[in-house]
Amino acid sequence: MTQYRLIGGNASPYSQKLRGIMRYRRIPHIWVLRTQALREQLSDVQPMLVPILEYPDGTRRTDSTPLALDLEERHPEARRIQPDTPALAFLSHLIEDMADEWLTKCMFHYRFAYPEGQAYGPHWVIDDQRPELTSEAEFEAARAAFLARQSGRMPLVGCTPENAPVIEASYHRVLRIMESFVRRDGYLFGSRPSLADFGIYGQLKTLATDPTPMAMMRDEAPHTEHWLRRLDDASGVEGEWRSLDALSPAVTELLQLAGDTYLPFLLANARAGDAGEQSFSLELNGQRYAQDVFRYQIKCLRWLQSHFAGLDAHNQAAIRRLLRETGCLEALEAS
Ligand SMILES: N[C@@H](CCC(=O)N[C@@H](CS)C(=O)NCC(=O)O)C(=O)O
Repeated sequence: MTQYRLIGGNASPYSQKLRGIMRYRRIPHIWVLRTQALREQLSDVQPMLVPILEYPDGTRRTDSTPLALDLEERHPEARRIQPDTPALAFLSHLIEDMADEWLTKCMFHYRFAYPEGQAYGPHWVIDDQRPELTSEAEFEAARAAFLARQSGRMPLVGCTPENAPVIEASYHRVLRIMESFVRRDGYLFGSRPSLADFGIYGQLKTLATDPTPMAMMRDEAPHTEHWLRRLDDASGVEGEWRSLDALSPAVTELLQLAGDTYLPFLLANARAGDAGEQSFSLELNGQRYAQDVFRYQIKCLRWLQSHFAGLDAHNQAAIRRLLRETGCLEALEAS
């Protein structure tokens, strides 16, 4: 039988996210580690990111969020990860987007800013990507080259020493929020995992392995580490969605993070991009944050805005107050 092939990396949060989704959804697939050689063979798939999903008909696509949503359409029968209530599906998308675009700064920061991370992360990546390197000297040269390439990208994604306090504060805050609900079969929108859970899972799974954030997680949020291990293969989980009037406090707290940090960042990025500026800076919870405009994240904001605007009046009304009180509404309705 022809089936999906998921081509990705063990150190890549988005690969882990999509694999977690496919396992939970019981969508048969083959997992393939992307090597350097495979990267060259697959260079027609643009942008050259992982994961790549190869469909049973041979089509190949990247970008984990549209891929996860496409799998919802193609396999609508059961075990969907978007809650049935459209208002909840929107909140799940918003939290997932924050995990993908903001929490990933924590992954990048801890992996490439700390000496232990610089030693560990690139070693992990090269071990997986370069099976042909058998001599230690070649391996070390490849590791150093990868570290240099990724370190050079740090300012592009806002992982600078000046932004470190904002980024680290977000990591500790997410750990605190997660630790409040992640007991057996506890997920953000019920006793079954949502797109939001998988977005957070992908980022935290790699943070649970890189040395500095791993030690922090074990110290501050030990239940969360075990939750991540369970979500790695949740094919046996059978659960229910909560209703909108029984929303978990953790959802509200994550929306507060979106409202005071992630959405103001997205909006400042989009406004600077629209004005033709190169970079932007803003104050987040009393701390300065500065970065170059990131084009993809302008699309993320527009996408969230059109998802919210596309909700029917009943669903919009059901979460409008929550979005206002958590500080999310302004950016969602901004032009
Ligand atoms: N928005 C994309 C982002 C994917 C992404 O940034 N992947 C990173 C690794 S986590 C990547 O492929 N970097 C370049 C490389 O590894 O060659 C998604 O959701 O899949």
